[in-house]
Amino acid sequence: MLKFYYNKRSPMARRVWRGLLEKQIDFEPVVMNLNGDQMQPDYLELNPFHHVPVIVDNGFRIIESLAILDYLEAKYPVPALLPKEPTALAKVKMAQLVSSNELLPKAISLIFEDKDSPKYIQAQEHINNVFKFFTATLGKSLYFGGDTLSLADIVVGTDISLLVKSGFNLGDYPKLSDWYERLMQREVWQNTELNAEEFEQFKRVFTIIQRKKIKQASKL
Ligand SMILES: N[C@@H](CCC(=O)N[C@@H](CS)C(=O)NCC(=O)O)C(=O)O
Repeated sequence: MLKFYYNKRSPMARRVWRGLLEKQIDFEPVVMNLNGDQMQPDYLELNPFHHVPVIVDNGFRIIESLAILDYLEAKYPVPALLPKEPTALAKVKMAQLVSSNELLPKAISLIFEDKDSPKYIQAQEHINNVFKFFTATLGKSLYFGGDTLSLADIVVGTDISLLVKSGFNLGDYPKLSDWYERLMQREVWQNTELNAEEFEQFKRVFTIIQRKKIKQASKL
């Protein structure tokens, strides 16, 4: 059976977890505590960058959440989470990549930086641009790829939920706000969303891992 190495608090792992559940794929969960277990030699063989998520399917190991989602789509095509029509597919891929490359790094600044700091203010401006882009990409559709759920909704929804949990109000973006509510009504999302305490744990663990990375980099 497919093995899924994850931690519920990790947004990258939650992307894949939601993909597995939405596609109703059977899997064996392997919970990583990220308290050093990700640095053990056995795990480093699976992922030399000591990250979750990882999946191992019939002995084939895959890292990187977006690559895993694409693999799951190709291997388990029903229900389809990628549209075939070229413009719809392009919208899905753009939204996934904008979320990963433009939204997520700035979301981290918004969650962790002081509200008056230049980094926070710059992040807020950038995120407003991202939200305008998402609104335009959604257009009149219910989801990013059309009227059914896609991989973009899984990725963007999981990333945006970090901001919503930390108090960001989507009220200035009504289409995005309606889309987010639609997602959060799904059973899979209700079963996988972090509660307030788990979100605080995520912030604590994230801070510890970042400090370790800075310490290691300063030794180089
Ligand atoms: N680009 C990777 C990033 C994965 C990642 O950053 N995972 C974090 C949790 S969200 C992690 O495992 N951190 C543990 C560590 O760095 O030691 C992906 O999309 O899968």
